Amino acid sequence: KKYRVGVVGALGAVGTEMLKTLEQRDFPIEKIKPLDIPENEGKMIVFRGERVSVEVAREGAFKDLDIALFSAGEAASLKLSPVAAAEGCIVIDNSNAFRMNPAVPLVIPEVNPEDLKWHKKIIANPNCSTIQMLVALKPLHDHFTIRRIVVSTYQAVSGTGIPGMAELESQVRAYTEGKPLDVKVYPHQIAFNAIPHIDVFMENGYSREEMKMVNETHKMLHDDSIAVCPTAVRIPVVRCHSEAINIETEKPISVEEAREILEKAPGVKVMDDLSKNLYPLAADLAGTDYVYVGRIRKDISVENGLNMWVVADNLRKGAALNAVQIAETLIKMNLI
Ligand code: 11C
Repeated sequence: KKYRVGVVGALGAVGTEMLKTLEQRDFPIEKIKPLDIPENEGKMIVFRGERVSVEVAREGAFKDLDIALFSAGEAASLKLSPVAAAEGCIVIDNSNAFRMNPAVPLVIPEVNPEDLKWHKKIIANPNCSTIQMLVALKPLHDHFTIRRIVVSTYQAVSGTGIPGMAELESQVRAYTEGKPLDVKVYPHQIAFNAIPHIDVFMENGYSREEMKMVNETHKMLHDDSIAVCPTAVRIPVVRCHSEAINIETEKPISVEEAREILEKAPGVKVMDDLSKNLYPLAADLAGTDYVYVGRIRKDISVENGLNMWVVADNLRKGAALNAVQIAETLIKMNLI
């Protein structure tokens, strides 16, 4: 069977990657429909060698679709996802709009595919920093039972879409030319800087990005008692988020066992050889589909603890790829 697939936000950073991912993975497509804001109506994309015209994402646009992948921001999702679902289309939504809605499954196929069984047409795609953390941690959780996670992120500017990438580039150029930097997208200069501020700050002093990592972890691992302590930082990298992750486990955990488990884990590649200075690097991994784990070492400050360095492409596994894998899993599980 082939499916009629829409991509909402088709011209954005994630939307573009969604179209590319559908193409590369040979997703069974009868028809592709790129949707975007009215200003982009009529612009052309190329899909599998054919030019396709962008249409406006609005009521009525979903009637001839089976699946819609949304990545057009929270406001558009809140407005149009229920419309699309009512028009008979399954929505896989990449925004924050429905992630913590108890009636909406939040899914990483390697972590909690069984939650797809109770979908009611809208499925939420998690935040990129949570996705790569849990793909690496779920297999360890299954064996050793994680009690606490302390994580610091080093996040790429493409998390803020095309404007974030453009701002870094323009600031680097201005800096090297000795000109004043234009600061618009982030609260401070991002070139040659590290900003401990992603998304808005909440009342508890954490940023919303940090609280997404706490809340989404609890929802997908079905356990609110796991302690999660995040610090999210934006750094001047274009693509791939990196994370320094520390876990404390209930059962004793060794580096050897953890490495063996991670080497067999779905979606994970271990890249860890200190004799060759080998560990995952954002600069090498743009455009890749795995979650890469390196610097696996014992936490020497507690009894049962482990540290690791985890890198993944935030636009691929952190967004577009995970959304496409949700669609593939729905097909495999006969849920569409
Ligand atoms: C960032 N994680 O890197 C964000 C981007 O909730 O889907 C994705 C925001 C979201 O800035």
